[in-house]
Amino acid sequence: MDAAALLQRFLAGDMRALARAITLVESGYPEGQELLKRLRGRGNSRVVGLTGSPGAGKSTLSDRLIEEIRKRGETVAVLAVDPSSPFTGGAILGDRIRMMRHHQDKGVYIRSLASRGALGGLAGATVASLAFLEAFGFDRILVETVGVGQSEVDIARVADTTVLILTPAAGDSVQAFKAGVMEIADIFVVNKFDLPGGERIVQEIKTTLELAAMRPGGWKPPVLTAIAPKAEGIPGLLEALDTHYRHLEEHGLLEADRLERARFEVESVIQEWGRRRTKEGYALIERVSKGELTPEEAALKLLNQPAKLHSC
Ligand SMILES: Nc1nc2c(ncn2[C@@H]2O[C@H](COP(=O)(O)OP(=O)(O)O)[C@@H](O)[C@H]2O)c(=O)[nH]1
Ligand SMILES: [Mg+2]
Repeated sequence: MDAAALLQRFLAGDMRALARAITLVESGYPEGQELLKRLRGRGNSRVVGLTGSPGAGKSTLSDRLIEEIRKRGETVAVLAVDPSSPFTGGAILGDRIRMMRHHQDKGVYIRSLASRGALGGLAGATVASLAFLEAFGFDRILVETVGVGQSEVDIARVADTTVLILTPAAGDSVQAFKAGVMEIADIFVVNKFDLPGGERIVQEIKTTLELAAMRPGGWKPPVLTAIAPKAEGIPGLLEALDTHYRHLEEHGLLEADRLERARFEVESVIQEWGRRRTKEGYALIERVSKGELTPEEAALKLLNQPAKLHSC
């Protein structure tokens, strides 16, 4: 399919054109970036990041959220980003089942991203895919990522609302507090509330939040509970998402979100570019190790070489 045809079909609402567009940016083809340029700025999706340790229940929660969102007649896309396990394990199997469940529904699109081939790495591919989903016109986009903070895909920087999912599992709370995610999550969900220890972790989060710095516009993150497979806590979560979105609107914070997303995209490209250049520049690196060049001199030399953005 040539670029003009792809654009036309995308604009006509063809889901296969959407899938193709995402594959282009995922694989790092320049055509993907070109298409992105033509489509950017269209659409107005609410972007929600769902993050938490593997097995916390992100996929189960998002599956139930899809149902709840569809009940309202809104459309929704889910982007599942997993840098750790490309195509192995139960995670992807679970995602497959979820995709099949909603397969017939034209108001739902589910996509996994795992490739590192894209320019800007996985983070870059994620944000580009997000832009495509938005341009396609989904009312809501859910982005699932593993971990927070140190993660390759720093979801808080691209989502309007970030939801951190914790469980009563041992070590989960400790880890969350360590990674500094208390500051970035807008909504907390203690999932697996059917397991023992749920109330204790709710209290732990609330105590920590009392000591945390003021959020933009004075937002106070709610601490919700859920039992995802039974859809318990899902309507409350959707309500909390809407309350937070209204908060962003009322305090003029959405525009800052969009700028931050663009900044994150550019940064991702620079980082990935730097990584690739450094791999290619063995001779220069060797001279740094011998003390013939400073790291800064070598970096400038690498960056000044003609651009080969998409070749690796
Ligand atoms: N007991 C219990 N199990 C849950 C709950 N939510 C999810 N699970 C299970 O936990 C496992 C991991 O869930 P999944 O949604 O794949 O987690 P993800 O890795 O964060 O996407 C699955 O076997 C789910 O059925 C819950 O609220 N209670
Ligand atoms: Mg999952």
